[in-house]
Amino acid sequence: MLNVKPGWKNWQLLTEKGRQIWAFKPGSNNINEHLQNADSITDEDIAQFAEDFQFDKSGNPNSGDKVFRNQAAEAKFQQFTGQIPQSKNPDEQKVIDALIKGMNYYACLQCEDGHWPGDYGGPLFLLPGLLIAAYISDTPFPKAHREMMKLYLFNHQNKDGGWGMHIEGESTMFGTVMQYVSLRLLGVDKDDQRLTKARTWIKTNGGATGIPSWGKFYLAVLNLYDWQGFNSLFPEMWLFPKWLPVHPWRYWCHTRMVYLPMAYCYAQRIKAPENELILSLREEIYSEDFASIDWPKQRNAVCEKDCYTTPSPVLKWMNFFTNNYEKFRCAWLRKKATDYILKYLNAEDEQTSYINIGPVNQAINSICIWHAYGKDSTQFKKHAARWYDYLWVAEDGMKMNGYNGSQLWDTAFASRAMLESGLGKLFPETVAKSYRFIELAQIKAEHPTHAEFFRHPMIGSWPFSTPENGWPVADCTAEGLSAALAIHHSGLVEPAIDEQRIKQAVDVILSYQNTDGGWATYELTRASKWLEKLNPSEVFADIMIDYSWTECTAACVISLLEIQDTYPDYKSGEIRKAISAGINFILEQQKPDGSWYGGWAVCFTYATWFGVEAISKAKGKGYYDDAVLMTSINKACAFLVDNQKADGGWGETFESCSKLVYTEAATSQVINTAWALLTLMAADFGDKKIMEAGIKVLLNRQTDTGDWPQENISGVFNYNCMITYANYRNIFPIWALSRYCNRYIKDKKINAV
Ligand code: LAN
Repeated sequence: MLNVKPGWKNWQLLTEKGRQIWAFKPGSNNINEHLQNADSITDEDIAQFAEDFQFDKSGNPNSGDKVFRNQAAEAKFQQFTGQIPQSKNPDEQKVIDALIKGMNYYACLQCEDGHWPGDYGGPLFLLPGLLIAAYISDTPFPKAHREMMKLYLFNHQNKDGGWGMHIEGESTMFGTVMQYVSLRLLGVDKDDQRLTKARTWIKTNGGATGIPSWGKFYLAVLNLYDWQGFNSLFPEMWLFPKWLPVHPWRYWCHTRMVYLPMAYCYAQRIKAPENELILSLREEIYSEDFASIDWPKQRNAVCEKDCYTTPSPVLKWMNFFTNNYEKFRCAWLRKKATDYILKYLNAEDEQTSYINIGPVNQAINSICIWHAYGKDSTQFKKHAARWYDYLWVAEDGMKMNGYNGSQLWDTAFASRAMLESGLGKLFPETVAKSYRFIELAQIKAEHPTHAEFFRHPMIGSWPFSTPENGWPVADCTAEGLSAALAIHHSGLVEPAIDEQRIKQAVDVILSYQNTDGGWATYELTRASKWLEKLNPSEVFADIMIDYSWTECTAACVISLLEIQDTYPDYKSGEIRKAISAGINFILEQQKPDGSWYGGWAVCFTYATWFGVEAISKAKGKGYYDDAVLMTSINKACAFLVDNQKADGGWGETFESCSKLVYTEAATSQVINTAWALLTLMAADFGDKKIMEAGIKVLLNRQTDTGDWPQENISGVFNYNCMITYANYRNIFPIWALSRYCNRYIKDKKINAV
């Protein structure tokens, strides 16, 4: 029933303490030896890959993570053999059966270390960065990997010959040129028909001079674009006094950590040596003769298909000054700035065990470290070893994940989803294993250099992925804490996270609250919104500072409410104030139609779930005027009821995120349906028929084994780039069914499990 193609079997996922590495024909489970056979791939293997990793993007560009899932299921799937609680009502029985089936299947995907791995691809501008780092440093990936990457890139080519910024997106110059160059670096011949088609797309859309600035950067590093055509990154800004409102320590950490190594490359004008390939590429990607291009004129040239944000007049002015400064720059100051940047890069590398905060700075830091210390340096080798932490194999080939995984996040959600009803206790080992991972992932120490490099204090926090990545996130801390509490309450484990560690987590959450009452992502909001006027990326919005978000705020408020229940004496006054201010922030974010905009998943159904969950939990406890809370909840429910589809489900497309208006998908989506159901149930919505219709969609879509289909992409960042959350298709239907059992099936036997 669960097909595992022979070519898929060559790839095994090795995991250790959350670390995920795909190995080609591994000889053992030793994660450090995963490359042993990767270069000894045969022609037959390659032919088998070509056959088994064929993927038709026109049906659904989202792969279903079948390489991992089907192999895990083949090895571990067993029908549930425990006793299934019985209800007298046949409709209720169907829900109970589906929930148990859903948890039973999902349990077999859990790793030994307790986390749930999964595809975290989606963006198409990540793998090119890594390939450029590999190329310039002359550290090629093994053949097995290269073949799989080629397949992935070709599998995601759009019909018009181009590529989007993400797998569901329409072709853009950024997507197309980056994938084109990547395929050429991987050795594909320029006369390959698919590349000829891509070239036509590039040229008819004005050529690579119109690539957005991040693309200009990568091309410049490859010596395919002149650095003169790139707005100055003014490395000296790192020497500004810290009190200045524009000092980069105030930027959103992702923006800071990407522009940091970019500034190093810019200061050094790093460029690959000219060779046959580079000279040929110069002819392939431009509409005009490379030598005749007026580079300074290209600095702000962006293909209209790529434009998402337009540069502000303030940015243009700033560019005018910083570009002119380049002509007279002081060598001594430049060196001082570059030395500082390098020191900072080394600190980030050490603080994250060379994983780095994300996929973009992993690639660019690698380039800087190679440039500074050489290919044989220990630092560079440590970097290159971590490239593999970001690679993922699915039936569409080998991709680069958007992070080193979503380990803690998925595990925390999964535990809470299962434990919301007593039926979760039928899987005690699964819960105990998740707990071990959650325990392991809580951050226990501070880095010696954390204050020097602007890191938020983090003892007691949780990261999004693994403890080695170690960047604390406000709402991941909240989810980690909520999950730990839920597991403690279940009585299924001996608590290893003691009271002191719980309180440390609470302290971190409190320390993360912004003055607007909300919570941001990794740090406090460190500058005002006007800094956005300096956003130089034409493809992302709101990247300059860490903003308060509905979802992050709701997650933190919910965990604090739970703490109030469990540890009523701990900082009670402070926590009550924090909750009230948080609720106030959430109420302020609600749209007139009753919905909330979601910044980190698709989209209104996601944030509406968070908003309502927090508000309904806070209701009746004196944190806020209950009448106001009720009005907000009712408006949210009305919004959902209005948008329920004829089949009883809900469905949004990624355009909800980029266009900021609710955009209905052609068919209902299990994940959106689950979020809508969780919301309505949290709100105690009066008309049970609405909920029953949604539950039916979840039951009908469930597969024989207990999985759900992979439908549209469900994650997003910075409004405009989409990202895959492979685990959501299990977690949220399970959670909705759990909640339904818990709230509406009143049979004592079921609740007592
Ligand atoms: C993530 C993933 C998780 C996500 C949530 C925890 C879900 C959210 O509630 C808070 C923000 C956070 C932590 C988040 C921020 C942005 C990330 C790190 C990502 C979407 C994963 C990838 C993305 C990162 C910025 C991608 C690299 C691209 C750049 C523009 C630098």
